[in-house]
Amino acid sequence: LKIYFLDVPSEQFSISADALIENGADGNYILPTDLSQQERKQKKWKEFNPARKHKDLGENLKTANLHAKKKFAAVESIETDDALGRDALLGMILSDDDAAAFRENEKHDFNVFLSNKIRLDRNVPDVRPPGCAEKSYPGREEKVSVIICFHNEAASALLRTVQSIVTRSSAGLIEEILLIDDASDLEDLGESLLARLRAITLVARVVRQQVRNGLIRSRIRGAREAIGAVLIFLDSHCEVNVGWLEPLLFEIALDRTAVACPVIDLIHAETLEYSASPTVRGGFNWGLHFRWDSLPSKVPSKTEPYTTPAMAGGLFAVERMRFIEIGEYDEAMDIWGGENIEFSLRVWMCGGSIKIVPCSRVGHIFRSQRPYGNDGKGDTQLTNSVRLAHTWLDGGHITKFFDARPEARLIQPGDLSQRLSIKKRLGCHSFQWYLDNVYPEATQNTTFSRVDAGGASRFTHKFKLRHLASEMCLNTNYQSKNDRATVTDCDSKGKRLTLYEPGDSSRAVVLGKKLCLDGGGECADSAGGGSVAVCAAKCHFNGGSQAWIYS
Ligand code: LR7
Ligand code: MN
Repeated sequence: LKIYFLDVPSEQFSISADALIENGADGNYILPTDLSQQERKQKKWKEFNPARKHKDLGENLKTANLHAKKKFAAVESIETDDALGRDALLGMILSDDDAAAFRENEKHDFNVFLSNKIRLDRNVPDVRPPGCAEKSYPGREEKVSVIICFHNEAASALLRTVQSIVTRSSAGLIEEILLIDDASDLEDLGESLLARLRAITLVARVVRQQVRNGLIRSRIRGAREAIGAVLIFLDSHCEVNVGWLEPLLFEIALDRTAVACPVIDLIHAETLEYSASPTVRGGFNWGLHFRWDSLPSKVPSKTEPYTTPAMAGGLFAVERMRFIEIGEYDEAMDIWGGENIEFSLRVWMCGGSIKIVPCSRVGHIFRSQRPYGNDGKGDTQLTNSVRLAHTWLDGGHITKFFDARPEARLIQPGDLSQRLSIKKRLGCHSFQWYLDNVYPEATQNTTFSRVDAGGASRFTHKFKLRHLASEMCLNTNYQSKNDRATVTDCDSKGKRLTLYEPGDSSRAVVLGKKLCLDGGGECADSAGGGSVAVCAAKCHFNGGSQAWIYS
């Protein structure tokens, strides 16, 4: 038996798609466009860009909203408890049938079952630090194109992303919301998606790509379709928070070369709870995997933007012309991975900056793994990283990458001439300059490094722990509690570890079979000689002897 507490669940979309089209907005506003390169060259953007044609509709975000709201008010929500009121919390019990549906979640690696039950326009806690609400952000009149690329995303998560933008963006700031479909084949994302979108807002548009382009080329496509002065990229499973937009736009208005990132809050993959992220900076290890670093010193103000050596990749604002000027993305990068580090280095080395804006918050569903395949393209994070390393890790620093990932030496980067010419045209700084001025912490050693964690998050990701001195990994094949922790060959088929975060920055390390890494009790004492043995023990998730700090 599982009981979840939700923000009023309702089957908002028990209205048929047809009914929505009938009563919905006029015109083919949301167009599935898919133009070939050839067609693209022949046409001028403005001619076929429906957002431009219907500019007046674009202005009318608010009315569109009301329209959608009225419609849903007529739909009876399930199990509404009058005593609690419409916006109150409501308990829901999962039956056996529900449990079967629950297993569907494996397809998406997060709780879609729950996502489908939660209102699209649920409230999220305003987790901005005190002082943000009082700040004013004058002089930001530029309009935004929000670009969301998706491949087989759960429809409810995608729609909730859009709904949150509509609900929590000041009217008049959003030019358009571009959904770039990266060759999805789920039925929910087909025709019916258009009707459901139209019920939320008229400024959303879906661009269909029949061929899988990967998220990097899909973003380039989105940027080229966009007409807003500022681009904001989001993953397809986000919820923007109160007042998210102005602080981002303000940073860009101050300095057009700045790239502004919101704080990426956590939406729990299983409970879909929204909670605040700690204040951290982005960086990477020599394997060129993104990582979170702690801030080197106390930040002077909790509300002021601060610089970050790298960004996670998915959520950021950039002036559209600036994005083009500095070379969009590397079109030869496939599917997933590496583009975030490439972009971060390029922005910094070529005269710009990256900032994290604490007053701007956007939640993201952190999954333990990616649910989709990569069309047999292998480890694209690795092949993409090879391209970026050959382009940006100049001055001999590429050997650090090769040392961390020896297999990378064997991979040919392919034609880099275009990327290198961008570097030359912009007169970019060297990588040594970047290390000296932006990321001196990059060269610091840590006792344990994360191996092969891919793009997973620091909260629920599966990973291996590698011991630097022995170059072996923490053994995860524990049979029973009190088994002593040992290190073993990193290639062995052992399970990945999971981090579970009970609070603050301490986490439990889950070994599988409900066993956690424990440094207390009888077993701990068994080491003798004043040192502590680390053993497997039944997980209690209460910190204490099972709390670990990831550094
Ligand atoms: O082939 C694909 N085509 C797509 O359109 C594969 C993916 N996608 C879409 C997908 O539907 C999603 O909207 O691309 C987006 C990112 O993919 P995710 O959500 O599966 O990956 P992620 O959240 O682990 O990805 C992080 O790293 C990526 C590296 O390429 C991108 O930069 C993502 O945008 C980035 N996400 C974030 O920064 C959110 C915070 C995560 C952290 C840390
Ligand atoms: Mn994501």
